[in-house]
Amino acid sequence: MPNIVAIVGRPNVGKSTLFNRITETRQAIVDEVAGVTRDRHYGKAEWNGVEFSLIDTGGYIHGSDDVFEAEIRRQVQIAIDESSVLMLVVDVEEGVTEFDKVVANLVRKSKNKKVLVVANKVDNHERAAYAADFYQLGLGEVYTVSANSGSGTGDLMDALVKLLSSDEWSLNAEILTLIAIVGRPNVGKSSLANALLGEERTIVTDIAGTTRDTIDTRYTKYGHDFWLIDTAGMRKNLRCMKTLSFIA
Ligand SMILES: Nc1nc2c(ncn2[C@@H]2O[C@H](COP(=O)(O)OP(=O)(O)O)[C@@H](O)[C@H]2O)c(=O)[nH]1
Ligand SMILES: [Mg+2]
Repeated sequence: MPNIVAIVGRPNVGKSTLFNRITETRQAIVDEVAGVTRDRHYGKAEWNGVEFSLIDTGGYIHGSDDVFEAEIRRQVQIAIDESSVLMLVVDVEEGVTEFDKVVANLVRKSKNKKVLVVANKVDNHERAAYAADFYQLGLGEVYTVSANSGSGTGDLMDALVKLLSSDEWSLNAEILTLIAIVGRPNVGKSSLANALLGEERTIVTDIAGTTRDTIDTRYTKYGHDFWLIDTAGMRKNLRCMKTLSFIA
């Protein structure tokens, strides 16, 4: 399975800030204003020569507590299905909350998924002590970081790449059907991808080049596993052809 890492956690723990830190961009919007954050955001990152795709999850959620929990569950479950490694982000300022436990339970139930618990907002030494609280989630080692300043993220990345295979396309024996959507920018590739997936999984706008990177999605439909590759445009096609010839 290609290296796909999903950042999950309840809202406001600093997932998007961490995403931006790791991808060294400002792609994900760090904001609490309704409607500005999309469901998922995809980026590429690299650490010590190991490349991986990163998914930031969790747009703004509004409504009653029930709606809130259902929406968190839905978004976390999709991220779990799409990724091979999960980073469960929690917030030392708040300590363990009920919603952290909801997310941790979903993560725990996911079979074969590796998990790193990331205690964010550890801006100083005193706060590092509070991180021990998160061992009660029962998901192992707790990595302390400050996504704002970047402190601790080096150790986190070291731990992450140990969990990732260094061969980005090391698909195992159960070869999946690969579908690459290629074509000129703005002809409707992302819309087609979304139609195939049956939901809005990629960012679609009518501004040419909105999909900046290829977006790889693993999904199951009609009882079969597929890899769908939504490319950014012709210049990205080489990579897909390489992938397809590898499979062939
Ligand atoms: N003190 C502190 N605040 C942070 C840190 N990382 C993120 N935040 C703040 O936490 C809030 C939520 O961050 P965001 O990344 O949008 O969280 P998300 O909802 O989990 O994606 C923002 O106000 C961030 O500036 C950190 O390391 N330290
Ligand atoms: Mg966010």
